[in-house]
Amino acid sequence: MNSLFKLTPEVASALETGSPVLALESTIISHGMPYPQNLEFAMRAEQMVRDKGVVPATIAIQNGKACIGLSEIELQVLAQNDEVKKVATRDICIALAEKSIGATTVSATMHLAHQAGIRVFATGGIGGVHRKVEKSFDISQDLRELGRTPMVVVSAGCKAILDIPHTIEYLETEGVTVLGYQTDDFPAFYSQKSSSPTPGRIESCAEIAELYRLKKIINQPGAILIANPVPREDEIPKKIINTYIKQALGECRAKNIRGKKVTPFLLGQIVELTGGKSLKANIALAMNNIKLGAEIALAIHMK
Ligand code: PSU
Ligand code: MN
Repeated sequence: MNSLFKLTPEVASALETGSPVLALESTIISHGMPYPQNLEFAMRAEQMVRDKGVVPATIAIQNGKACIGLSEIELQVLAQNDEVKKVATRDICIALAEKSIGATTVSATMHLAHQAGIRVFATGGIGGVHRKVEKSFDISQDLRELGRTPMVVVSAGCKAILDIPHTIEYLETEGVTVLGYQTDDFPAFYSQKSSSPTPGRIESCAEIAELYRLKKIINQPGAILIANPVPREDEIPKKIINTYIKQALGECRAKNIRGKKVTPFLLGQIVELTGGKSLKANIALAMNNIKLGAEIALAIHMK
């Protein structure tokens, strides 16, 4: 590994011995959730992964290094410091050069995790095609990274604040292998169903591990995206969340918020409008994805 990477001893030894490792992103901590719930979530997520016998590698940028695995103090900084930058793939080199503290999005986390030799990554929801794309042309880099980086990525579909049918179409254009986990309906982040069908469906971690093995042998680029619905007891019904989403989108337009600020703004507004209910759902679905991610990492390890 080149000197721009800094691995924790736990991650370094797991990668050396070929033990299962699960990558986790840090933008969800710094820009996706408020403090202190974000820190509690990050610590609880790492612990759950360890309890399953998998090494967690939360990824971020600090002091000119791509950090693969973070200490508790580093997690605290990401959770509390307002100066933390949101770093997508195109911003990685800038954050390294500036030696700024950068929280990695899905795209940047995938890029760095793959470079480090990690095969599985779990997050809350991927970025995608924004609503009213014909006006904004706002399409997340996450979709392009998913199209070129061969990892297994677990997410609860894509955020309901996005245009889900267009996001599914764009995933096809990028050649991403998209599979609903035990569902035919593409999940809508806060709710189990979006009413858009998933391009494919899969039932077990063993089958995911087999697909990953085959994809690797034929050297097919791009990710296997596992769309894992939020647990039923934690979901917010589509009708209810949609009214809040519309309100948040209206506010976003009125304030003329654009670019990389859009997603964090909308998530924050929805937390406020739902009186914290969306945060609870967000944490539950992310934990559920991380659990599945750890199980997939173990299944790939068994192959
Ligand atoms: N999912 C969440 N919270 C988040 C994000 C996803 O529950 O904060 C972040 C991810 O890091 C994702 C990013 O990669 O939002 C997408 O941002 P954009 O739409 O600017 O590409
Ligand atoms: Mn964008």
